[in-house]
Amino acid sequence: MSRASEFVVVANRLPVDRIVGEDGEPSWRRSPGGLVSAIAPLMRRRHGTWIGWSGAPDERLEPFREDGMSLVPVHQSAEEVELYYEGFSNATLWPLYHDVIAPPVYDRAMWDAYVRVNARFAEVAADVAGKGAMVWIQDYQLQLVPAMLRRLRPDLRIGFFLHIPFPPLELFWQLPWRRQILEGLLGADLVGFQLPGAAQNFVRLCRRLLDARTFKQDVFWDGRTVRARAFPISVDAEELGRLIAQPSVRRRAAEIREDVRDAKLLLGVDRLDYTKGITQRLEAFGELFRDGELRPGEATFIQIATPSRERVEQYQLLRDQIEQQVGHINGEHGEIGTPVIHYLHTSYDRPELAALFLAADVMVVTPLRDGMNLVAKEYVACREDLRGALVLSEFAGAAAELKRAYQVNPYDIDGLKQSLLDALRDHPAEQGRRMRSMRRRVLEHDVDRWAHDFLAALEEPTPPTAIAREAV
Ligand code: GDG
Repeated sequence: MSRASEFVVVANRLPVDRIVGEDGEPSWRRSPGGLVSAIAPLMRRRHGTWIGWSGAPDERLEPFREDGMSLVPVHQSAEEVELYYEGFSNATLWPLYHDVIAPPVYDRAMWDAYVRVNARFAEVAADVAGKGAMVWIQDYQLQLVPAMLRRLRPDLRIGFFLHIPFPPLELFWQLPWRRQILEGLLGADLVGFQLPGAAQNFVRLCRRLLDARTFKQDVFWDGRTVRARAFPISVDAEELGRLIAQPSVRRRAAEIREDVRDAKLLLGVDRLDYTKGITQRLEAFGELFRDGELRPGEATFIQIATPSRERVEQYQLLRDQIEQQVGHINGEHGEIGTPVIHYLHTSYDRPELAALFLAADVMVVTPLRDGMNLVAKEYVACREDLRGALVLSEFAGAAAELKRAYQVNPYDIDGLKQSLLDALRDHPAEQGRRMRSMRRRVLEHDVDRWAHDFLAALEEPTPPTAIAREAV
């Protein structure tokens, strides 16, 4: 591989999924998911290289081009997928960083695989990046890569962005490999988080755990200044604007409304994940029928739960739990031809999602903890008509920006019920005012601005004043 790329993105997954067409021919299609929606447009514009795993264990692929991007696959064995990806990433780090909603697994074989796979990503990045190139490493699966890559290529400008929350000291302290993770991140020049609070957690941990000197949000480490900053991610508002302008999408939205026979439509769109608060929102909705606040046919809930991490035990348990809950609520409150909840365990294309956003009277986003939550912002970006209402958890990163949403504590079922009713019943003029204010924020702070802000900060030379303070 030649050292040619001036801009390199390193992420666990490549931004494409393999699909098999009707003719039986395999091809690639852009993947769904927060990270890809965010970075794909930028990659095409900067002619960058994306390093990541293809999604198939034990597969060795040559670099290829797709969707306007150069893609460099990194191999993972079936055992590594189990230990590094399903294991350390999704059974250890994911629950630990999301407030230990599920108990994290601490397993030494998983950790060893995490180190091994991170080292492989670092080696490929070191091979691909041109001299002095910018390398942008993504997310919790690759927290050791910044330091590993710096050892191999001290000439690079290295940025890291964490898409999920960064926990407070009291939780992070549990991690048997806490020191290694912090040192791994400190290999970057710039460590980006969704919220300022996460950056503060990180800096505080560096001080307490590593005895590093810090000043505001800078950490002085190994003779360098590492900056920790917040860059709240956002959505591709332009792409969504184009989608909702398509007549086919509008027709589909009208069809969905007809299908629910003009009942008020509440919508949830999430990966099937225990952080998303799906059971809490369904419980609240079901109780509104029990209490007589809603009648079947008056309101209906469409819950799309995109399959996710299906081999991790907690996810299998959650799926069973939700299916049982939906069955119970429909059994108690539904009528023939009028279920109160439509539960769809599948994935849809973007036009279908846009049509659902257009059709929904109330978008219900109630994570127990979420780095940002792009679905909330996508809904707002689609509601050019200033109709519709957003019920949003206080524990989603997006709550810091979408202040005019109907904000809720998802653990408070009574509060959640009241917010659903308020969102359903408020005067359209009030809903319009709220939506206008939220749209201003999302349209001005879209994904281009997020990426631009991060990369501009990464390009900035480390301020000499910060280095001077090191001597203080
Ligand atoms: C992580 C953080 C952070 C969902 N179902 C389908 C589909 N989606 C798309 C949504 C949205 C994305 O996937 C999900 O993004 P979220 O932000 O809601 O959640 P995570 O996947 O947990 O993402 C999160 C994000 O990274 C970015 O930094 O905001 O906090 O947890 O874009 O629309 N897309 C398609 N079909 C589906 O069925 N095409």
